[in-house]
Amino acid sequence: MAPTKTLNSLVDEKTLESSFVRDEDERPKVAYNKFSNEIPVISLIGIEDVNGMREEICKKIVEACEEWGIFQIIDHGVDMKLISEMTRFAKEFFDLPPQEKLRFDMSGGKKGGFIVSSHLQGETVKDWREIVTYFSYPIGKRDYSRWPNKPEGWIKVTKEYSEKLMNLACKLLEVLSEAMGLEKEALTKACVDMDQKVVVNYYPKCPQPDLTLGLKRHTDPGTITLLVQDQVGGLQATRDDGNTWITVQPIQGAFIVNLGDHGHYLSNGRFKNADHQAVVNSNCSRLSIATFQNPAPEAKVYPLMVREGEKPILKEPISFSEMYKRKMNKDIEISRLKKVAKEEKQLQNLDKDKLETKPIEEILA
Ligand SMILES: O=C(O)CCC(=O)C(=O)O
Ligand SMILES: [Fe+2]
Repeated sequence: MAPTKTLNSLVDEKTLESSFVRDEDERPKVAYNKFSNEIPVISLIGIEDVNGMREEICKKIVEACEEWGIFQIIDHGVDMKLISEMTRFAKEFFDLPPQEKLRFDMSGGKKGGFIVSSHLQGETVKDWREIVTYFSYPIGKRDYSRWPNKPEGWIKVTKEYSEKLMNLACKLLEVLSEAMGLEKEALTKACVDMDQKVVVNYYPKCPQPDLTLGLKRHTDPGTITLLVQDQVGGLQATRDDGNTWITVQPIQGAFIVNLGDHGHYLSNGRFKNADHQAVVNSNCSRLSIATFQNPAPEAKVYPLMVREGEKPILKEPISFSEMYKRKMNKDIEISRLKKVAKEEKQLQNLDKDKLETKPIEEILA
């Protein structure tokens, strides 16, 4: 599929360009602003207080991971000013004219920058979003030439943001390690040298939001994701395989924490990998910033703790890069099979139409 350069010119169309139109079974089922309070909201005040609040807070986090694989945290210690600066710069970037954004075009496999929909190959329908991706950890591998230098000051703020979020993520991984009965550092150690990728998602207002998604249904591949969103709404989660969906209530300054596939495997399936998607709307644009904490590509993926009565959910240890490759191949295969089934159905309908328009004598002749 040819890359769509930017969404700027498509926003004011009356109808949605066909490359964004999803099959009916993938379209949104619940409104972007019909908020639910089912996802737990947890305050981290007192989390360092080993003889006080820590136990209670950890219990809530663990329960949320077991039930949903997704929860919101408030009082997390990351400066609100830093979050709002990061958000403001991001909005200003996406408001720039196409040629400015395309200076950082990451199509063709470049490590970071701007792109429409996603940089992944094999997608059959596009997501209604523009993104900027920063490969932010390991620090030694950063390529600042792929970090947008407009608006001025954004690079400095992103550096600080990525550092603060790395610390917060490690703190949460300590809680999960302890909950598994392991030493505090067990999960970060299992990541070897932790990778971090910051993805800024911009979802412009959409001419026909009911036909498309901002980001299709998925689980995050890594260990844990910290997501900040504006007040518009659009993040949805399901815990019954897509039958029912809830829209996560936006909370100013909160982080939404998602457990990813790596976290799921390491806990031997005890912690859920959150199944989620983003929907769009025709009233206004939306912004979210996802910070993915991933293991190093060579890190081994295998349960760190198999509890009594359980069997390991993986046959053998594999590397994270192999795990990721298998996930992508599976996604591509599912899309391909879906496409083939759709084409076959269209052909059958075509044959049926032909028969129906023929006079009966011709059909029987
Ligand atoms: O925009 C959102 O709310 C979801 C983003 C997300 O799931 C992702 O970037 O992986
Ligand atoms: Fe995600």
